[in-house]
Amino acid sequence: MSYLDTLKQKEVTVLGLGISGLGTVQFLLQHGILPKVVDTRSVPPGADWLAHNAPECEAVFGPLAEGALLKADVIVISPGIPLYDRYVAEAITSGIEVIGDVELFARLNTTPIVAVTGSNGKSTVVSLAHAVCQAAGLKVGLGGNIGTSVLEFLDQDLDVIILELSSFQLETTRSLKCTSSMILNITEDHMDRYPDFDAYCAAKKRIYQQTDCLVYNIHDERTHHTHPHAVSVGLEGADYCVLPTSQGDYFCADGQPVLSVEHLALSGKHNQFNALAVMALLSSFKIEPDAFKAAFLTFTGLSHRCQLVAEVAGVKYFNDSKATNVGATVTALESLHNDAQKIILILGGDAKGADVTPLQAPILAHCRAIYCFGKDAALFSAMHPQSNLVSSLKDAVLGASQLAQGGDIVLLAPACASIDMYPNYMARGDEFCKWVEEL
Ligand code: UMA
Ligand code: ADP
Repeated sequence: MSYLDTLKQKEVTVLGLGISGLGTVQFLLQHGILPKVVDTRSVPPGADWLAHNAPECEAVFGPLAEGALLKADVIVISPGIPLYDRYVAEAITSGIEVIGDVELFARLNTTPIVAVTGSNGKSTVVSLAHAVCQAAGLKVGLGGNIGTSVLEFLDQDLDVIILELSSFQLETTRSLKCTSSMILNITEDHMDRYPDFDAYCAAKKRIYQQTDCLVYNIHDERTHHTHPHAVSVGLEGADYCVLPTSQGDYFCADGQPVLSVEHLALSGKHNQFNALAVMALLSSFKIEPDAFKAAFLTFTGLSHRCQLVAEVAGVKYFNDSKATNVGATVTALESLHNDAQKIILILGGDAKGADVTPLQAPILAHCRAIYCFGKDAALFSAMHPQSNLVSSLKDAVLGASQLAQGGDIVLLAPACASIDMYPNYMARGDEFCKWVEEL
């Protein structure tokens, strides 16, 4: 009996009706399973779809009543809800199985998987890997934390599926078999969800549970793990690294030059690392160097990641709104600065309980001034002698533009989530671009 047949005989509750919850409901309905849908929001994102397309589904929206989840046999939980949530914990204690949509997918999937997690660079790496697979003529799917439900791939004929997985998704995943998987790096993030940093690292390490090839960052010990087929990535001294040749720097595999670094359109050392990660992750697929070259040349990066917005009066404005944690902002400062240029950094928002002190040294070393805004602005405001507390992004952009000298960089890299002031990081980045365009 297939797992789907087993599920047909069970009471399935989908908890959370966002992107992953809606994807789960749609998949279950397509396969003849009628789930109950629960969401603590009074109007969750998928409410409209459900009302119009599946009114036969029992839906309970709004604050949970006592015992609301206890009638289920299986709960498919959204990644945004922690397992320690009171009602979820109660369900687990009473023996109800709680899984995520990725776990449900993993139990049914037969297509090769390449999976990527990490604190920073996930979306860039999976998107570049997707572009390489396309250039190689493979039928490839791309999904997960990047914004689509993974379950949609189960009904598609694909050669490979590239998954971006968050620590939230990995918490509830145990059956995922990967051809290759990687933790890119681990720095503090989501400390408002985890009891400590070790718990966050442990969630990420679950990506290595069943992988044929384990890819790790040689310079980040927290990504290391014993495995018979472990492959290291790093700018120097790794299986996949950058080496000088008579024709300039090359991306190399096991000491052999594969492709000139000049073929990578993305800028910054962190993106050279990301390119090496893609090469290592796809090593089992025997893709020709020409396909890597074609994709590396044409992939110019995702919006809101260290993106040059405009140059006004000799000052360059960069939008790195996706720098939603301290590690990403440190990377942006280190990759954008040079001795001739000073950075005016705009940061702040919801710091998610992070230790922000790793920002102190790079801010002092590379910034002419900082502008701090949002809920946790005060955490950063003592980090530079030229520090300005402002109440809006508009004031930050205007202030920075007046202070900047020719050749400077104005950088939005907030080190924080945007949810205290914006629906998401895209809205924050778009607003930054708008104010820059009005200068
Ligand atoms: N929520 C409630 N009550 C509920 C259900 C959810 O209040 O009953 C809240 C959650 O606390 C959360 C928000 O609603 O703040 C969204 O949660 P969700 O689980 O419904 O989210 P989805 O729309 O299903 O999106 C999820 C991922 N969201 C999270 O992990 C918070 C998306 O990653 C992912 O793209 C999508 O599944 C498809 O896989 C977003 C994200 O912010 C981009 N991820 C974090 C990150 O990248 O740092 C991990
Ligand atoms: P994620 O999906 O993990 O959030 P993104 O590719 O969206 O990763 O990038 C998020 C932020 O991290 C951006 O600010 C980007 O410039 C930065 N970044 C990208 N790659 C790396 C890397 N390898 N190491 C550190 N920071 C990175």
